Amino acid sequence: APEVVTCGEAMMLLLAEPGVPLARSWQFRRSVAGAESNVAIGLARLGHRVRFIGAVGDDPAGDVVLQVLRGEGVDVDAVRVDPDAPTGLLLRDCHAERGIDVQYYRAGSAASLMSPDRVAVPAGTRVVHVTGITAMLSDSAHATTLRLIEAARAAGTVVSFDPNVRNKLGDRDRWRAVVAPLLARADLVVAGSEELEMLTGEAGERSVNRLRAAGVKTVVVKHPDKSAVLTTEGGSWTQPAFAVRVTDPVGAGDAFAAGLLSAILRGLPPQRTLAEAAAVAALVVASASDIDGLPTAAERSRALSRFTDNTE
Ligand code: KDG
Repeated sequence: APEVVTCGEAMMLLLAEPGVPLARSWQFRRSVAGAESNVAIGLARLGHRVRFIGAVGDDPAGDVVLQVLRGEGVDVDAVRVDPDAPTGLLLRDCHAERGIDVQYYRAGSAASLMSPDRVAVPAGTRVVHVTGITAMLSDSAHATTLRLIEAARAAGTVVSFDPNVRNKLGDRDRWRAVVAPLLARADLVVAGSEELEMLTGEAGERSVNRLRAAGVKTVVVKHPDKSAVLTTEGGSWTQPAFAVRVTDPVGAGDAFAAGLLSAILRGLPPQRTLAEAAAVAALVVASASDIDGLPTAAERSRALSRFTDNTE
């Protein structure tokens, strides 16, 4: 059985040359993007057994997605190949300093048409990780996310949730209507402080207290200064970000989630859990694509000792 099941839209990513705006880039690097598949790849690289649920079209972009996921050792048996809809595509540029231009070509994609009927949580699965992105893609993708959460809860599997607010996928009211109710269905929420404020209507510690009162056992908040705070029954722990040169911040949140879940699966204490999450995130922002910088377990250990030596 997998240790972790994730579900979402994995897309082919075409990434412009570093520093060059989309309309002026001649060359595009091909990769794979999608918040949940990024987490799946991150966990697989760290040595965990992961299943990814989703859908791609019967087209070259779908082949790319499947090849990359398979190559990373992610179980794609539950990925549907839809003969009638295309694979989602994402075009973006890469800048360390100014805003990143992200273009989605995913309306009507195979993944947006995913339906709840294939959703299952194999016995023994320890964590189900989902994000708000999938819930925002379409009614059926929302229903799929809900079904997966409910199946996990019924099986006693930990539900991990990252809202992953993307303004291009809907306005504030829609995010609140669709995604806010999902937060309270999770055991673990990992989110940016601004996302939590937008979704709960409460700022700072009050948003955390609100979620904990609703039954979320562990809340991990990522702050604008890149520090993270984990709050759970036993108390609160804080971790500053490790200082690295940022090449491309996209994918940092997914890397953080993968690092966090890996530490939780291994039963590590809260401070070490946060440190591992921060280390995995730091390694990803140093490289351009969402996934190239994701470390193996050995790379994570080396990075952690390097980072902690530097800060002491
Ligand atoms: O977290 C990185 C994602 O934003 C990226 O891979 C694409 O899933 C994606 C999205 O919807 O923005």
